[in-house]
Amino acid sequence: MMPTWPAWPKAFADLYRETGCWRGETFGNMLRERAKTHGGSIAVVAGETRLTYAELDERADRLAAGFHALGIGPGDRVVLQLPNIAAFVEACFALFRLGALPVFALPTHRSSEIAYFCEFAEAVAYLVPDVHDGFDYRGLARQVQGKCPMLRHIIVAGDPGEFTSLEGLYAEPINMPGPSPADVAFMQLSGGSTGLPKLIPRTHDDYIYSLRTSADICRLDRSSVYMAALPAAHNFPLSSPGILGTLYTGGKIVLAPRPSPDEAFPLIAREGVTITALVPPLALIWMEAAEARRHDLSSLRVLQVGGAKFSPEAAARVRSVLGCTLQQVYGMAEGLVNYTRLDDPEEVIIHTQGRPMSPYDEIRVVDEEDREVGEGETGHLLTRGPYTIRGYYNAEAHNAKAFTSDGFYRTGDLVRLAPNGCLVVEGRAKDQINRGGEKVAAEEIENHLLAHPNVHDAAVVSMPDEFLGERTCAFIIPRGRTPAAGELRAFLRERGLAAYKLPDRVEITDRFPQTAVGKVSKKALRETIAAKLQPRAASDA
Ligand code: AMP
Ligand code: DBH
Repeated sequence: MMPTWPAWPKAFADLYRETGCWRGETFGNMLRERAKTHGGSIAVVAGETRLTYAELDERADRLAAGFHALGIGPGDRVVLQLPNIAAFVEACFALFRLGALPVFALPTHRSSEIAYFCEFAEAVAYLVPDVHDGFDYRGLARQVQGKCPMLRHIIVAGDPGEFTSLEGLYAEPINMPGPSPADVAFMQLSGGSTGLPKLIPRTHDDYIYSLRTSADICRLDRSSVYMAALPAAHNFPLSSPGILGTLYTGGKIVLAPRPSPDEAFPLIAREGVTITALVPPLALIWMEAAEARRHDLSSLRVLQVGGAKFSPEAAARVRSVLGCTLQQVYGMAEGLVNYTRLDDPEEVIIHTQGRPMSPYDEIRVVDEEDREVGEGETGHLLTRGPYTIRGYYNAEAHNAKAFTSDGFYRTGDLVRLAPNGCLVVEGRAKDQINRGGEKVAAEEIENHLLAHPNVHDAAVVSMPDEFLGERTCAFIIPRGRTPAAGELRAFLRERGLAAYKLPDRVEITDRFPQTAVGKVSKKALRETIAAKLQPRAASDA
């Protein structure tokens, strides 16, 4: 079967072109132009590596030639699992120029996730580092190779072992036609709420529009220094305005290997970082570290926080503790991104998750029957616009549920529209746990738990957590012997699941509460575990 990615209907595509949202740019040409106008400026700093725009441009060309020599061509999918190293940026632009599509995996993904991405996307290649954070990705690649015989190439940045060396691929640049602006440039991962993650196809046109607009809102220019502290492949540090938005404006990107203050603070001081992005738990850690120690963070003008709800109490402390403006960012890899504006009143910055970045973003807040709720009431957020997808990759049946018949994406978030036009995230309707910005689809974990011989049934829900906002709790009805929590976690790890998806807590029960129609009541389970945690929280205090 031919892969499908629902495009925008012609009338919308025409509108987005006529209004100048989509300007017919591609990533490959964007880098070429920056290299022409300011080739001598530093584009990328990563570890000891410093690349100018001219060098990045040339290395992308040489790597594209190397990929081409391996037989990787337009439309081919390549699962890319690289940490925050220069090779990430080079590989992205090399693939963009070829018209091959990176599928952005996260460094924490393991064989279960990676094998699924490779198979589902019918990837021809898988790109990994040798060792990162003490983990040997070549071992993971061996497991993936065993599960995915169609994978033609495993390419390693660093010591390749028995695989193909990324460094060895750089070759004499060749002429290639390159993709069209309306083509899909890459695939992002959805946080997911169903059994298996979905792939999000993003085009050059739509993504470049989103990062150009983001860069504008964040007032980026050639003097801006953006630090990627979150994993580069995630949509937030990649595009809001992130790595690509900074390169669009000709600024400098600094890739931090890890987001800890120990590593990030010295980099901020050394490179004069002006803007960076964090998830809420990291923002808390940074504030604590900044209060305790003296690092020169005076270059930092904007701290973006998003991915999960940032508490107003913490938000209120950012300016005094870190000496910069807080920007709340509420976005999704499917498209829509909301920002508080840099000159918004403090009240708005602290208490809202911002407003859509584009005047062409359409927002609806609706009830269970898709009817608009009253002014200021909480409802389901639906959205449509020039950079929000119209459907996931190869997921026709799911798309029929995840999008309305007129093309609005059902975000699964419960929001309220404040009188000033800003959104406040009030909760979530989708069956997902947001573990401090890391999204866990309950059904995916339940399916893995059900494979354990001593699990009769499983229901995974969120439980409140002061630090991460939420953690995961797995309710288990045992079969025969009662499995221990550690045993279940080991079982899931053994099955190749990313560590952030392992249940933080396991509760044994003999039955699940039910809703009126006889479904498992996750609401009741959430209440059960929250009530159980409460006395402990009180005695801890
Ligand atoms: P993903 O599907 O992984 O791209 O994650 C997008 C989801 O993260 C959104 O639909 C929200 O549920 C959540 N999210 C992102 N940013 C925020 C934020 N600032 N506040 C609350 N939730 C957020
Ligand atoms: O959580 C997200 O996916 C997210 C958060 C902030 C995002 O995709 C984004 C900004 O672009």
